[in-house]
Amino acid sequence: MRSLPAFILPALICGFYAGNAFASEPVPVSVEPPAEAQEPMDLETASFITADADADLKLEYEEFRTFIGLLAVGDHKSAKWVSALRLYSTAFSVMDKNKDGFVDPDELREGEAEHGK
Ligand SMILES: [Ca+2]
Ligand SMILES: [Ca+2]
Repeated sequence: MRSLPAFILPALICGFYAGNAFASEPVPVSVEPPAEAQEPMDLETASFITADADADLKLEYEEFRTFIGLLAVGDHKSAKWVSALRLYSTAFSVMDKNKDGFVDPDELREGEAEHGK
């Protein structure tokens, strides 16, 4: 399983500068980790598919929270920070580059490309 670039890092930075990083207690994550896949699938892909409840290949805000929760359960460091510090909305707005209210796979990849250097 490849390790993921810290594509959520800018969200963390924004959150800290916005002063809301320590606003509240962590939200309990009730989601389960991705099931063992029959074929190799990285954590991000598996989490995306699991989180995309209506299977439109886009994550709306609630689905995005699930997605982050799944990544956090899968020991994704940035996602664990976002989850622990409740930076979901900040992370969502950072990742939703075209501001259409959804985070799609292309935007996730762009985030990795920009911040994974
Ligand atoms: Ca969806
Ligand atoms: Ca978008």
